[in-house]
Amino acid sequence: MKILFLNGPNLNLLGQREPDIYGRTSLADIEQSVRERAAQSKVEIDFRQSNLEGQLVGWIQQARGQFDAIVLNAAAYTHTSVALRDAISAVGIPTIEIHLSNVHAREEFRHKSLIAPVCRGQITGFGPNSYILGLEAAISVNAK
Ligand code: CA2
Repeated sequence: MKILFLNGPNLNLLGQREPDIYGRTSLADIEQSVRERAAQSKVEIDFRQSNLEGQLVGWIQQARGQFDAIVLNAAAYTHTSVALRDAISAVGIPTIEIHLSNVHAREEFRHKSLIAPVCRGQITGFGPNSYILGLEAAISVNAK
C-alpha cells in the first residue's frame, strides 16, 4: 500500500513560528513519526509540502494509479480552493482531510472546508497526532 501525504502553504514553518497555535514540532519531525508508524504496517509513504496551489493540484492528479490514498493538510487552501476540491474529485483516490488545530474552534472562516465534501473524512485538532490518525484512516479505508 502506498500513501501520499500532501502539505499546503506555510506548513514548512512549523516549529519555527506561532508555537502557541501550531506547537514546536517541525514538519520534518512529523514526517519522521509518520514514517516510523507506516513502517510498522509495511506501508510506503511519500511526504511533500508546497506553498503553491498548482503544485498541489499537479501532485493530486499524478497520484492516480500511483497511490492508494492521500492524506491532505491543505492548510489555508482548505478554505479557498475549488481547484483542490475538483482535483480530489477527479482522481477518485480516497482522501483524508487533516488539520493540526481544531478548525471548528477557531475563526469562522476556518469552519468552512471546500474540500470536506469530496474527502472520505476529516481529522482536526490533534496536533502532530492528526497525521498518525490520518495514516490509520488511510490504511483502514483500503483494508479489504
Ligand atoms: O490546523 C491546521 O493544520 C491548518 O490546516 C493550518 C493552516 C490553517 O490555515 C488552517 O486553517 C488549519 C495554517 C498553516 C500555517 O502553518 C504555520 C506554521 C507555523 C507558523 C505559521 C503558520
